[in-house]
Amino acid sequence: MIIWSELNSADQQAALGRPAVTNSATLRETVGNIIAQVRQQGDEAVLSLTQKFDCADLSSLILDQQTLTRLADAVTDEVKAAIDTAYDNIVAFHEAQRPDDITLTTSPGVVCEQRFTALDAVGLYIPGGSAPLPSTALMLGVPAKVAGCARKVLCTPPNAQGEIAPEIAYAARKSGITEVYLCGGAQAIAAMAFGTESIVKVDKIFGPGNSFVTEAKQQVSLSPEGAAIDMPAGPSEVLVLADGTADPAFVASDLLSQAEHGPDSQAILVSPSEALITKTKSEVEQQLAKLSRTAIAREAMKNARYILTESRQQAIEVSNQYAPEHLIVQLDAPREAMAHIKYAGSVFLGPWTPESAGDYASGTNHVLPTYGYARNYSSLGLLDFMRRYTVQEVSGEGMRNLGPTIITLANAEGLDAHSEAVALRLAALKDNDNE
Ligand code: HSO
Ligand code: ZN
Repeated sequence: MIIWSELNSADQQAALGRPAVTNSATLRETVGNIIAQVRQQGDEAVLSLTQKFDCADLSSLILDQQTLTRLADAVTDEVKAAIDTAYDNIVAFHEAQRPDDITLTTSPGVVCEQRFTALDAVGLYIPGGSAPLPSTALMLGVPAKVAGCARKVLCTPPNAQGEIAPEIAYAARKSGITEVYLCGGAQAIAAMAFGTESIVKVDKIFGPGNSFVTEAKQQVSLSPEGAAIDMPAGPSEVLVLADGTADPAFVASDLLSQAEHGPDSQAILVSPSEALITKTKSEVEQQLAKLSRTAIAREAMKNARYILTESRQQAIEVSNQYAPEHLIVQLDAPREAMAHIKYAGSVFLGPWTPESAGDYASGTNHVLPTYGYARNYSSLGLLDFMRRYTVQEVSGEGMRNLGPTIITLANAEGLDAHSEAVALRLAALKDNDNE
């Protein structure tokens, strides 16, 4: 247990340190080579890398509609119903995010508009690995559908039989995704960003992934011919703020929900109650033993931190300093605490709101800024699948009014053509008046 007020500020910073993300030169080079290979050889490169990394010997990257339907239909009725419920809530919450266009007359005769439009083609990456996540297919597919993106491309690594998890197929079909490709890793990101014979290039790539995927997303986003990306990513994390009123079993289960994602997951409990910390630790031990992914969760919990603060306010300050991806508030009167919370990707208030609610089914998006990016990045939402642009129209009257201001500013910047563009029009307006 860490006693916060006994640490100096350097030690406090260290106590909230995140594991170094290994953006090593080797990783950069390996990913750079994969991208170059895919750009040069297209499908052939992706197919051979898929054989190498996913052990799937495919003749095509395309998951045909017939197979997609067969896989989706194979999902049990119970799971289908659960996906349907989650889908409805995610649709409702993202539908509610639809922005209104703005039309404003800023000064007489000067009309400015802000409009929103869906991105044309989006690439959705769903990782494979130890636990394929159909929930992530919903979190990316639904806002793309609600936004009205014309092309929704999904890439996910196939199993050795060349197929994908039936639940991902069902979630994809539900979200109106018709293009599913059997590839993963940096090669999938490169294929979506630059295009191959089978995969037509997309405009923006979304979704979580391992260090290769993350590095590939970064690299393709730097290339003018590449694609934009949703947000930078690091290992997933949770910070729980809890006081003596919290149920230690609930707190432990929330820490472990994060821990079971991967050995590099971060779980932090910050509490003004020593008794709560002690009880939570023993709950963690008991619950850990019962998990199917015990080894992964145990590994992650080695890096768990239990921080004792002097007060509830100090606990909130610690959370603000960390800027967690997920913030769970199991404090008495959590809504009051909210007033002091500054940075978090997503906040879960009160004893009945586990992270799992937002991970799966409440309606909020589970793609969130990690690694302290909650300070300056937002949780994924409908707007990320849209583009914002402006329109303006100045009438003769507007030009007469605003023209002199523009000329003065253009002259102040020494940009004569700018000034002339206005002066010519003002002169023409004057001629018109005299006629
Ligand atoms: N907690 C993960 C999302 C997830 N959890 C998917 C379960 N399935 C990252 O926010
Ligand atoms: Zn989760």
